[in-house]
Amino acid sequence: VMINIIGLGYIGLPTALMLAKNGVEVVGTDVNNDLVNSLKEGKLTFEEDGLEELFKEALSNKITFTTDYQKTDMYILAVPTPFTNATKKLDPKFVISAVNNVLEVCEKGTTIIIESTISPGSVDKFIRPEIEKRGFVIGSDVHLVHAPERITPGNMIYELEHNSRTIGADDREISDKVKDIYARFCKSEIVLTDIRSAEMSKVIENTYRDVNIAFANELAKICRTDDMDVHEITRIANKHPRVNILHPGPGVGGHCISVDPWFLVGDYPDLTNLILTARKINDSMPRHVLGRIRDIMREHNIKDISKVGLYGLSYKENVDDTRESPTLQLLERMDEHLAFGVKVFDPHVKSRMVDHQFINFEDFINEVEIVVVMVGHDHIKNNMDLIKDMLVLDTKNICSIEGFYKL
Ligand code: SAJ
Repeated sequence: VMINIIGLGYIGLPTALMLAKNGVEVVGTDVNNDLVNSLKEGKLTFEEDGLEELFKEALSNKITFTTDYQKTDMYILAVPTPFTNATKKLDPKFVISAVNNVLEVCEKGTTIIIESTISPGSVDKFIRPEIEKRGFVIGSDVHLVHAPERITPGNMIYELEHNSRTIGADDREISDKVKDIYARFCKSEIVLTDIRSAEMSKVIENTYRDVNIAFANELAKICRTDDMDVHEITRIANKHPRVNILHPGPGVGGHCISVDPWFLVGDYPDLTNLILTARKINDSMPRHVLGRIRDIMREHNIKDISKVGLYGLSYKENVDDTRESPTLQLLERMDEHLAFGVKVFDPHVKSRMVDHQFINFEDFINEVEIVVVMVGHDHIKNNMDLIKDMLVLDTKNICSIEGFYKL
């Protein structure tokens, strides 16, 4: 079988390489010509532990990269599903255009596997009508599958092989066929279900996490009010066999946890009080961090906001993805408060994204008096000695240095 993977981003590329490594003939397709050329030259387009190694293993098998769609009987769509903040809705335009492009070239009876996260009901609402209005019969001319990914950036390769996988399909014969494909690299349970359940289970996984992070964040605010140590208190509470409180932080970033809950709020507005409140709590954390920065400035009589440096621009540790990052949210809040000039550094973010962004760590810390640790990169854990004598607000609780400020 030859599989054409459409979309070579954070999900499509590791999936394409993993399939090729396991003997599947793969054609990787992306609309971005530069990205395709970079892959053709053997250059990866983002950093991820183990991806270089996987790339080499894949290249020793049959894998090619192109901007064209291929004629075959199986496609995996891993294209972006952008989320418009205004409507809190998912825009399925890239999935729809990919499906249309597949229908131009595919063989009769082809299987289209959608891996992109799509809001519950999207296949019924957007994809099926698009296919049927072109005269294709779903279930014979073309088969639909939704196989959402669960891999987490920073640990993708391991999780591709060890996370359970969900295959949502209309009929058993197709889900068995697709299960065999994923079983080539997935060593964990592969669960077969219908498409709508696959859409819904994916979204509630991330929503579950957002609600639980919000609980930890609310505890941080409560403890702050009475100068208690939320980390010590939750460490103790987590000794309970059925308690597992997550970590408070400076906000919830990323293109997943901060987005997927809105699909449920949007579709079930009268039933999602808890989910909506959790989103609001998490989105309030950058403002909480700003309050803590002001506490420290007041305490040390520092008037100049440009003496504050934010360490970390990505949305979480050891990744270069800055989508919805808490630091970007915090910078927006600061602009609202006319607090310009704050400095930024992230060892993983090479391109200049914001004003006053430093590329060199030492230059960065020499220019500031307060370092706000917004992301728990290994880099800062390995460079603690360079900041140990500074004023530090450790929002991720990764530094165990006496006197460092916490959330
Ligand atoms: N965060 C906290 N406190 C915590 C855990 C996370 O503040 O205790 C923050 C992180 O700093 C980050 C954000 O939440 O800003 C999201 O990070 P994350 O570690 O929760 O996960 P993601 O967004 O990298 O990946 C999630 C994962 N989903 C779940 O853990 C249920 C991953 O398995 C999914 O594949 C991914 O979303 C996705 O693509 O949907």
